[in-house]
Amino acid sequence: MTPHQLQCGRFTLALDRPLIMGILNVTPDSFSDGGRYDALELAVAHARQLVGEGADLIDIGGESTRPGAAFVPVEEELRRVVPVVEALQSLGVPLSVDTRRTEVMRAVLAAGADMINDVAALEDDGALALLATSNAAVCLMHKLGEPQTMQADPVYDDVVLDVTRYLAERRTLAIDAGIAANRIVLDPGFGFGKRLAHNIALFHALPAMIAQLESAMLVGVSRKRMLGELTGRDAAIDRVPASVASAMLAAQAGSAILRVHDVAATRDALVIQRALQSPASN
Ligand code: HH2
Repeated sequence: MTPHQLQCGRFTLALDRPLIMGILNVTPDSFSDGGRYDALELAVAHARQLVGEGADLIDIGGESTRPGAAFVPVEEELRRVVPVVEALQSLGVPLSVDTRRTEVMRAVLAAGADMINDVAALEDDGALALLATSNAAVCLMHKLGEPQTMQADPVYDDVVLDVTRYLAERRTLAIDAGIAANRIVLDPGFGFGKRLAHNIALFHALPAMIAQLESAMLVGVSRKRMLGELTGRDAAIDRVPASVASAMLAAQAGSAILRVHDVAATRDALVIQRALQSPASN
């Protein structure tokens, strides 16, 4: 059975409705809003705005992992994210940090982060052991390859089986390391070494994966290329309606957390879904 609550650092989050994770990029090169929030003041203002719009958590990222993204030295990632975590301590919602590096995890946990969102599923040396000593939530995501090259030629035997098996293995390793099941969130990693057909197969499989993996599932499709491929919209900013539609479908499929750029629009869609969806269709 999937957990009813998520232990998330200072917070215990009820999972009785899909939660909205608002994306706060503090990178100069993130694909959709890169460069706009790199100054601390702007980051704080944007985080407040996201919470005002209905964000249940904030995900702070200092390293873009978009296909082809440039390498960021660890000192630079620390310089970008640690001051933001410190400055947002009184925001009132959990602060997640999107990082793959144990060194960054250690620093942001010390600075008060409530969750580590890792696109490398705590594969960096020492990451599992570090998280075991904390009370933070973790998001373990699947990716195939490295962001620089992952879209070159992703190949799977069976994408749903491969991703499900990987997430189950990482979850077991995390639990064995001492991270309680009610702190673990899993994520199929849409767009991370996946062609459109892979992404679609994984999206279709969400209810089955959630049932099988017995963990809260996070879905991040906001403004992604797969939506551009389906709609013909090249610019990320033109993919907002497609993002909202897919967030609603992810919610309907049983996802616990929706990682989105467009918090207000997503929130409204979820409110309408909850109010107007016939109970018979659930
Ligand atoms: N996608 C991105 C980054 N982090 N984390 C999780 N758990 N799931 C995702 O799907 C996911 C993620 C996308 O990469 P980035 O280039 O950083 O873009 P943005 O943060 O604007 O979405």
